[in-house]
Amino acid sequence: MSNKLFKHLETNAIHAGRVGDPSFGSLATPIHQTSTFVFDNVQQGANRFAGEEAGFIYSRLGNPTVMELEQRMAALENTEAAAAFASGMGAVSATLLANLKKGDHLIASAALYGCSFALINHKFAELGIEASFVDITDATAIEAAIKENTQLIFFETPINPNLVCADLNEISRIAKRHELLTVIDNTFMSPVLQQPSDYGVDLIIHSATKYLNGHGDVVAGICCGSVKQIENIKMTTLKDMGAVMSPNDAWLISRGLKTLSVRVERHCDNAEKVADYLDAHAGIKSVYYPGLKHHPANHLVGTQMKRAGGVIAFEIEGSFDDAVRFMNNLKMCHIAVSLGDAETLIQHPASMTHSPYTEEERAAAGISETLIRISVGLEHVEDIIEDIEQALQVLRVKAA
Ligand code: LCS
Repeated sequence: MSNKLFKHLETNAIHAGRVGDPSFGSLATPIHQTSTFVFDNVQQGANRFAGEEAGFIYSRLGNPTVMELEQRMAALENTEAAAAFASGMGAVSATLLANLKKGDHLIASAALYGCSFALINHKFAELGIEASFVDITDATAIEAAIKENTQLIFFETPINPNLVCADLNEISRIAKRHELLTVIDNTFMSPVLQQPSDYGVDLIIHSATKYLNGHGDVVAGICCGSVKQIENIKMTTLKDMGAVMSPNDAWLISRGLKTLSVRVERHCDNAEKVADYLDAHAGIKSVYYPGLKHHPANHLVGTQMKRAGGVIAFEIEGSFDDAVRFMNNLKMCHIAVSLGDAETLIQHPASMTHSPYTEEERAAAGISETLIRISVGLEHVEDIIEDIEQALQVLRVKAA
């Protein structure tokens, strides 16, 4: 059962799962900045530990401010429950490890956020958890990778950093046929643009650091799914490995969610214009943005994904040094990793977010060495384009 309260996501992003303030009636839910909760007596403490009485015990096991965010996110992703984590990687590692053990096999997209790839390719291998990395757009390759001990499929769409998109219908169909769990990282879309539960995806992860919070001042993660799945994660990898979200961070993210839909729509408006500008520019070699007609997943925009999101990848004409010079020439756009913030952020995946890959692994994953990734912010789009234009102009002046 979903805890969704209203028909529209915009309303749920503001009201769903509200804990509120029964003591004083404040509009904003208080930050329950406490490590522990006082029991009336020993029996009450014992009953809570035994699960015989509802109530909070200790903030690693649950906290009202964190619970509000979990309930709200479950409503937005149309799932029964959610678990909040100290980071997106906390969510990825805990969700995968709660569902995998030594001797198991998983199928993962070859292209993933760099640390998710490192976790699976390096740490899981050491733990005896085997992985096959596949082109997640290739149904035949996914089917061919399935083995007797395969437990789950883990992927992103659009993929960080190259904006390749997977077909959720297709992946879900394969997973259901082979009774595999599906785990998606929905960070690039946010629930405003893509709700994977509509396609039967089991577990939906976000780096809440990005669009959900939206203001570049928190590192956090979340996983949404069924009560059974979320309880399993909470009672194993969350409780015992302990990457829990702080009440203060949960409060900031719940505040961020209130403006999520308006922010995401503006990110899309701006990104569409920046993508068109880059696509038409003689100094730009290629642009990867699902909203462009020539993108292979353009047909998924308007169906699986409401709009194409705020992140664009591109390559400029010229050498790698030219690409570096272009980025160093920017005056307003910041050179920084992360995405989904009010500020436009630009970075070079091969040397930054995707440096955990070797050069060969990046080539196999379709992540080019000259790719530049831009997270289009909420500034006026003309100022963003003007900054890019002047940085490209400097290159041209130097070349002349
Ligand atoms: N999943 C995706 C798709 C991400 O982009 C990131 C971080 C994570 C998970 C991990 O989340 P975190 O632990 O950082 O909250 N992506 C970053 C990026 O592209 N630039 O800097 C971090």
